[in-house]
Amino acid sequence: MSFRLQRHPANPILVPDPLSEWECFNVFNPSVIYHNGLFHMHYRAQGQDWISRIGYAVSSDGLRWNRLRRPIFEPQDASDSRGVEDPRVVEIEGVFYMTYTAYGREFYGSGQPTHAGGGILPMIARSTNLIHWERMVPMVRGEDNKDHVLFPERINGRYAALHRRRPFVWLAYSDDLVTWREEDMQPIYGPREDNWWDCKSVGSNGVPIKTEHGWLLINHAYDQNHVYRFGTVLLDLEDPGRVIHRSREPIFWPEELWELRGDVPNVVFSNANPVVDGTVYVYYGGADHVIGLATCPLNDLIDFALSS
Ligand code: BMA
Repeated sequence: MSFRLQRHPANPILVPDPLSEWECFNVFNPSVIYHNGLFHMHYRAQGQDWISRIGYAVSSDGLRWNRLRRPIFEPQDASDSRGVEDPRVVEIEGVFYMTYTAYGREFYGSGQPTHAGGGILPMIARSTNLIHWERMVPMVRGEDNKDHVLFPERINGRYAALHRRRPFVWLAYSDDLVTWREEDMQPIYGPREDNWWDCKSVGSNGVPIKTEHGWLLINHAYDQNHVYRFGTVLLDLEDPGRVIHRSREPIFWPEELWELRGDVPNVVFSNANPVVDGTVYVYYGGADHVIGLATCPLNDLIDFALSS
């Protein structure tokens, strides 16, 4: 069975603002949460100093956005001085949490720095109004770990998250979102064999979607040519460490000029798949430069995820 997400004709739906110092070069990899009848976007932006900051925009239709003129979340110290990246926002029990990658000039670990003399941390922040964010803690330190996303509710009484510890996507549990113990983490799936579209690297996209058939994930992967694509993974509702089904075919890949060419070529990268009135809204960065939207009916995506 083959299946595609449908690009919205209004794409790209958000582009850099040439008049703004902090978002004049790239806006990409947004989170979008639907709350109180509005779409709230938190997006990664880069401007003249090339440091990633998080901008905020709001919309009533998910297409036309009103953006705040200043970033709502910025680097604070050596742990994130090179940027705050790739937000994923979820509401759990009335509090908003943002998982994001902190990229700093310092490396907090015992081995070698992971990124150009510095390192990254899979961070969590919290907010009660989606605008003011308070940093919490990283899930782990001292390793190349990102693409972390929280499940929207506790599972068997505990908070749960997915994270990417190469080469696998891992599941992790925590009682309080602060303490993440090694013994509460397990790998769940990794890249497939050579020549598959997901043979080199895999990671999670937006917040897992709860369905009667399991936790529905849209995931991303790249191959030997570094082309990013999306697929689906279905995890057991009670035990999300158990993969029920994984799509053989991808559902989305770069085709438009602004996905094939930009700051980084051949990239579609999504941190958001909110479901509104039975439609899945997949927001994504195109070539690390602009923001696009692709949609599909939730029921069709479930059928595909169960059978492909
Ligand atoms: C990943 C992340 C994303 C980015 C992608 C493609 O590792 O850093 O932010 O979109 O690479 O460049």
